[in-house]
Amino acid sequence: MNKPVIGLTPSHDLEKNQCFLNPLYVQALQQAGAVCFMFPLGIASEDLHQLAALCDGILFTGGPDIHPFHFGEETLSKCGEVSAPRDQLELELLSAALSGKKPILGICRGIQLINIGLGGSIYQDLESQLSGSRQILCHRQPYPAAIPSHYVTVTPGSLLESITGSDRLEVNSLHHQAIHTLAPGLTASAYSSDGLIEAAEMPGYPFLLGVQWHPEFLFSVQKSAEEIFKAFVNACSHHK
Ligand SMILES: [Mn+2]
Repeated sequence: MNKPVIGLTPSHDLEKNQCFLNPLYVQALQQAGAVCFMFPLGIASEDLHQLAALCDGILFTGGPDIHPFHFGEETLSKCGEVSAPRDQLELELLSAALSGKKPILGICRGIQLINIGLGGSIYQDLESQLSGSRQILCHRQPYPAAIPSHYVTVTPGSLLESITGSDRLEVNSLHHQAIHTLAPGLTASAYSSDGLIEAAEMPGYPFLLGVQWHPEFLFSVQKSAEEIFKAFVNACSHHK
């Protein structure tokens, strides 16, 4: 039996101008029963749509910052590195995936990309934009990604709750940006104790989940991380 095919978005090494992908994504999807490939950066728009049509689901991977113009802002002093070609590829791929009603999973940058593509905004830098007004958690944990660093409270009745069966999850945290205004059509699936949206979903859509943490570093040791990949791949096999 053919496995569901999942397309992953590429990381971009700006210095060498090369694409790369953390193999942990591949292993996590493989263990959940899918086969996957990485979209090539620089691909023509028409070809991107052809490849997207071959996919049963799309995974928007982690990565650097998204250019603030995409959410109607100018660059603040603590905004980080951006990749214009990656922004462009992912925003176009998101539209294609949504119009094909394909299952979508967003991880870290991925949840931010989805939110921006749908008309929401993000904090360009949590520390400088929020720490004056309230105490915030350390969202760039000072130890390896395979160790969770904070909790998230899962929204009752959410897709994330149905996937994990939990009202609280332990998550890792490797971000300095996060959702600011949630896009129309999305709802928050989980919050951190400092009030940030750490997961989002789209009610009524076949399967769309974004998480601000990195389950690919946890799937081999944590049930909830494994369940997220399983639920996504399961939705992709039904889409076939
Ligand atoms: Mn976090």
